[in-house]
Formats: sequence, structure tokens, C-alpha cells
Amino acid sequence: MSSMRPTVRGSAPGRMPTPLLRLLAVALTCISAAACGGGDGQAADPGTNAGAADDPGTPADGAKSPLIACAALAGKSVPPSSIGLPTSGATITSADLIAAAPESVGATSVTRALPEYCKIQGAILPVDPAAGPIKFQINIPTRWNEKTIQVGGGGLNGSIPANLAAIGSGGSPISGAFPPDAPYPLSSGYAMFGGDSGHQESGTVASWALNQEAWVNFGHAALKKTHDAAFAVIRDFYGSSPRTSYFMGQSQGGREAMEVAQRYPDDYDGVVATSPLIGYTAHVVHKTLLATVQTGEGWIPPAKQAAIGAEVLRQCDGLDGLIDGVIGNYRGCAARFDPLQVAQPYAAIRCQDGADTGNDCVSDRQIATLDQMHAPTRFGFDLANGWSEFPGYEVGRESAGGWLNTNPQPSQATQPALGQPGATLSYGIIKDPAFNLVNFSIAAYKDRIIEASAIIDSTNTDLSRFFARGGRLIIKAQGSDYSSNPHTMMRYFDQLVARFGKEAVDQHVRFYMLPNGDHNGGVQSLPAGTAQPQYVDLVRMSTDWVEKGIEPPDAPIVSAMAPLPPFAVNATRPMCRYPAYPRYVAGDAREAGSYRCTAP
Ligand SMILES: [Ca+2]
Repeated sequence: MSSMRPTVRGSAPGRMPTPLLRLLAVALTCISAAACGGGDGQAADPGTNAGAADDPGTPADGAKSPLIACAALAGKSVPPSSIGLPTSGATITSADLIAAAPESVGATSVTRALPEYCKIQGAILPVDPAAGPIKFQINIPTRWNEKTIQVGGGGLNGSIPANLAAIGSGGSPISGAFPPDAPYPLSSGYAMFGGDSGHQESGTVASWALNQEAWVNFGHAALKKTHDAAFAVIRDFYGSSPRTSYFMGQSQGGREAMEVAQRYPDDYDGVVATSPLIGYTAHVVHKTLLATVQTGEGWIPPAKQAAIGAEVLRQCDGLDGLIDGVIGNYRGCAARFDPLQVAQPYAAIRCQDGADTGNDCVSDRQIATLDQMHAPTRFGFDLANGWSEFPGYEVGRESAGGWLNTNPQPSQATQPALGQPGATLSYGIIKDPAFNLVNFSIAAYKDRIIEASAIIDSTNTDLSRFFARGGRLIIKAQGSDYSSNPHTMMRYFDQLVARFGKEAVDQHVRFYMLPNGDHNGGVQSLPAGTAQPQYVDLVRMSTDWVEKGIEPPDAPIVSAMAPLPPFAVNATRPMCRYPAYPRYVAGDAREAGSYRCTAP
């Protein structure tokens, strides 16, 4: 792994290089249309938060203007022949011109400037009338840069992605990584679009998943249908197709990002996946089995989380060279709590004689639950793409929320409150909403698991078509994410390297790990809760790679940034490529230059 770079804001890797280097990079890489993401030779700038050289609210010269009035799109239709999978066509239900808005500074957050854009809403009609439509929205700036970003969903989807204009603190396209001072892609001229994946229900019920067309829409088909419908609308509006196309998503949307690179690679030049939930079938099975073992004495009450978190910190905090409440060496720490490698990881906090004697220790039954969490779940057969086990979770953040997701305690009498995993399993996989999930077993539902895996898992390592077209994929995962298990992403990446070789993968894929981060990309030093560096402009890194041939750095700088202007940067740290981690060497712990990306 390469060493760290200076930490001065504005010159950080991943941001604006010198104009000369930029020109050179464009000249060297744009000879091949594929290398420039579909032949977009214009030097349009995607916007920058690096300095005053670019005005993020102004797309580059040459931005395209629409052929017709925005409102004239309402009522138009898209024929089924314009959509690459079977549908009954699409209709535009509304089209409204939204006025430009200046930056608005609130008490705790900023909504940055937005350009004038056409907000188009529509519905893609199903083949099976019982399946329900796919609702979608396209935001196209009046001055369009001829590029698009399709935005993924979240959770069980069921709504239009919230961040198609202003980008909030959570959700797709890149969730908690998006810097508060970065320009919105819409303001830089990108058309943004996304859909509800074919249903308008979210939460703990997934009745839509009982319908096969809706289930396959959720797994992947809605992504293609939405893409094609949006492109057809854009062709109508501007008289030409987008020249460069992206997909960006977080969590379920991150899985969708991985899915399109695998299944619909011809449609995208660049893909960004954060917290991708790629092994989705195994994820929900694992969560369900964890709930099952907690119906009795294996339950770990929330009151014990502090003791467990403190023990993990005790063993791991210093493995990265610095006692700071942050577990930087995520692989080294996970090894210490891997029951396949360590016989008694929790010996120091085991209750006397293994009984449950208080909240400052864990019983043998509770240790068994912890071990199940960190050990692989073996299926005894192959899921789609040859996966036969769900790797154990990593560690960290035990004292924070969102960990085991088992409060209140599951019981034999009622359905465990499993939320999204439970709804996916009961409605989507075993198709029996009345089934009490505490009675679930892998063996009894082997066929249903395998069938579902082929639809909702995004673990296919065959990226050959995506690579061949010059596609670029950026992945970011967090070390202490108990929703999207980062270990699955590590396995997938290892398999990619085994399949294509490191050199080929390096040309097309960057996989970064943010140690100790949660599902939504936040990092705090524990137990104090002090915010740690998390922000990095992955949109900019992706568009620079696709459009200018600027390779993402080995160690982009992440920052902890104040949410309000002037966006003071309180700390920086390198974000290393898997499997490296940021090891403290010397100097100010708040400065990225004090760390080196180091192999575990
Ligand atoms: Ca540390």
C-alpha cells in the first residue's frame, strides 16, 4: 500500500489535481472512447469542493438545453419496446419546472445551491397487473451536462430515493460519506433518477414480495426498467441520449449498484457502491438464526453492550498504534474474536462459572450467541454464485446502537421483531407471512433459499463485460457495519482478484474500508462518541476516474467536517484500500499525515 499524502485541504488526493495534470490525464486516456466512459470527450467538470476554481452551481460550457418545455412531458408515454425487459410501457404522470434555489443555511445543516431543473415523475406498468407499477422520478437540470446518475434505494425500498436533488445525511447515493461542502451532482449538471423498485410499502411488511414479478423487480429487474424508461424520457426531452451513465447506491442501493455492474454492465460507465448488502439471502438467514438462539438464555440484553464493547476496545484499540477509542486495525481485531481462531475470546468478561451474574459479564450461553455472530453460517449447499456460507461479522461499536437487533428479546410465542430481514425471509424467501421465524431452519427451506439467492444476491464475480467496456467501480464498506456485513464484501473482492488478477481488478475496481464505521458511514471514538473522519467525495472520485481517467488514490483523505459554513475540518485520516488500515505513526492524531496505510 502506498504511503500517506499531505493533509492540506484542497490538495488532498481524490480532489482537484493541478490543471496541467488534468489536461495530461485527459489527453492520455481519451484516445479510447471506452476509457472515457462512452466517449464523452468534453472537459466538463463534475463540480468540486476543492476551491474557487470551479463554480459548482454552473455546469461546464456546452451544457445542453431541452427541446421542449418541461411541462409538455406530462402525459407522454414510453412504449414497451424502449424498455429492455418485459413491461406494459411507462407513462409520465407529472412534469414540473423547479426554480433554482440559493444555498440555505439552517440551524444544524446546509442545503446547498440547486439549479433550475425539470422534475419528472412516472410509472412503469407491469406485465402482471397484480405486480403493481414501478414509480420513478427524474430530475434533469435545464442546463444538462449530458450525463446521468441512477440512484439506488434503501431498506426494502418502497419509495422514490430521497436524494435526487439535495443530498441529505443518509441514504443513496453515498450516504454519510457525502461531504457537507460538496456540490450536489444535480448542480453540476447531472440528471438524477431513481425508482421505488416496484412497490410503495416499506418497513416490516413485504406483502408485495409474494408476487413474483414484484419480487424480481426488487431483486434487479426494476433497475434495468427504470434505467431504460429514464433514458427514453431524456431522449424525448433533449433529443439525444446521455453520453455517460452512473449508478450510485448505499446499503440495499449499494447491493443494487453491485447488481447492475454484474447483470446490466452495458448500461453504466461508473458505479459507486457504499455499504453494499451483496449476500442478501444469507444476511437475512443469519439475522434470523441469531434471533432464534436468543429466545432463551442466549439473549444478550442491551445492558451488557457496554461491557462487551469495552472488552473489544481493550483488546483492539491499540492494535492500530493509538489508544483513541477507534479500532483501526479491523482485520487484526476480528481475528481476536473469531471463534474459529480463538478458543475463549471473552474469557476476561466471562461471568463466574459461566452463569448470568450481572451486566458487567457474559454467560456461556451469551458467549455462544456472540460466537455465532462472528462465525460463518454454513448452508451445506451452494447459493447462487457458489457461496456456501455467510461469513461472520466483524467487530467494534458493540456499546453503540444497531448491533444485534434483538430488543426486545425474541420469544417462541410471537414473531421476533426482525424488521427488514424478517420481512424479506417470511414474505420474499419462504412466502409464508404467518410462519414464526423462530422455527426457521436452513435445511427445511433449502430450495426456497437457493431460488431467492439467484434473484436478490449480488455476488456474481463475472464483471468481464463491465471491465471490457471500461467500467469503473468504487466500493466503500465500514468495519463495524452490522447491517451490511463488510466481511462479505471482503470475500467478494478476494474472489474478484482470484478470478481476474490484481492488475486487471486495479484497472476497474477500488475497494476502500472505513474501520470502525457504522452502516451509514459514521465513525465515532467510543465510548465518548467524538465524531471521527468520515466524509469523502466519492461522486467526484468516480466521475474523475470515468471522465478524466484520474485513478482514485490508494489513500484518499476522509474528514470530520463541521456541518455549517465555513465547514471547518476538525480531523482527517487516510481511507485505505482493503485490506490495509490506517496505522498511527507519529504526530497530531487529528492529521491524516500521522497515519500510514498498513497491511494487517
Ligand atoms: Ca485505535
